[in-house]
Amino acid sequence: MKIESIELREIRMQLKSPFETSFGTTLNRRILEVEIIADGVRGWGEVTAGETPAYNSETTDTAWHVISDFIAPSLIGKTLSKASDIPALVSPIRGHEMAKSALENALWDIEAQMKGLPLWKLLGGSIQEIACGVSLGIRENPASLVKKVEEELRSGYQRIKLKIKPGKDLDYVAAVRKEYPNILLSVDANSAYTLDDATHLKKLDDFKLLMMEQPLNWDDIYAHSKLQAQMQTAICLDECIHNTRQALTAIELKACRIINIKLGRVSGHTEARELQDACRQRNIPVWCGGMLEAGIGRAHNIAMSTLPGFTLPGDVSASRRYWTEDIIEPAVEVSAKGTIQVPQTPGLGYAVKRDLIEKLTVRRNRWSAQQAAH
Ligand code: OSB
Ligand code: MG
Repeated sequence: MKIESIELREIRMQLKSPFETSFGTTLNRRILEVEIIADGVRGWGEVTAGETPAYNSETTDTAWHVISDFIAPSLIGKTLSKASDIPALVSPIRGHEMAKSALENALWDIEAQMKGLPLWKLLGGSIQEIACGVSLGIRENPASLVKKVEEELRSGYQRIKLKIKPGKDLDYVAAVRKEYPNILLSVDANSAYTLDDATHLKKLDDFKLLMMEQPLNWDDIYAHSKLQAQMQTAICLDECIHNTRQALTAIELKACRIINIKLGRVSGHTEARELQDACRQRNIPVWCGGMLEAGIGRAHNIAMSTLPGFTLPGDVSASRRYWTEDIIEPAVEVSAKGTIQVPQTPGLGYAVKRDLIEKLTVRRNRWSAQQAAH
């Protein structure tokens, strides 16, 4: 595959409603989309970074910088034998996993189309029906959260995850658990607590949660091992895990019993596939995390979720929960039993709405092999 052109663009999209986590509230998204042409075939990838460096260190603008000044110039005109050649090519660039992921994933889309395979099949996926959960933002009071949970359960979602932070935790979880004693329920703190809060966090053991996601520092695997040793509730790491090595460290230290894999956070499909396999061999369940993706990112998440290690419902939910109009068609739909049927057409399996993307674009950068050769 010869990389003939790379187009990077920023699109603006407004969420249907604000999403509040322990680190802040998001309404207006600034999303980067990457379109690559290799051997005449077009593929798409999405940067899943947030607008601020509050979840991890990447942002829309750091990804713009790193793709524009380093990744795209280093890849344009290159000939690869497969998409999984990308990690070695971008390894001189430290970190910036979400920036790297968008380009690697676009090449996976291209390779799948060239081989006439749905992307999930090329990755080695086997699950044909993805189990879906939802992630619910922090709300003004427990009663309104219970109402939201009811709505999502009525739509069929199989697992409910509640965002929590200090002062908005036990009351909220207790209210939902009281109303729904048997649902799969988990919480996500996005690094809002410290080990000094261990006594407080241990109270969550009363609620029979499926897991507690990333309670402590975003970069501290060791602290999570100290907390896990004191709690019954399984800890799931999100922010801490950028690659398979870190996952193996966390497993060895017993810092978690479950891992959330986000495709962008682990730099793309090649690393995600290796990570889920390493977890599967060690009986650590994994699931697909979400980053409020537009359709291209969502479609890549669906393909990844077909891999055999993904044994728990993910945060991959319907397009309509986020957007009035998504940038792919058909939009991602979730069945009444809370599943997504994987697409069967080659590549991503969803058509990209170029005209809509064009309308949403606020800036672009383009590289072509001809220009690079001059
Ligand atoms: O920690 O999983 C997280 C959104 C933005 C940043 C971090 C997280 C999230 C979510 C939303 O939980 C998941 C989604 O619905 O896309
Ligand atoms: Mg999380």
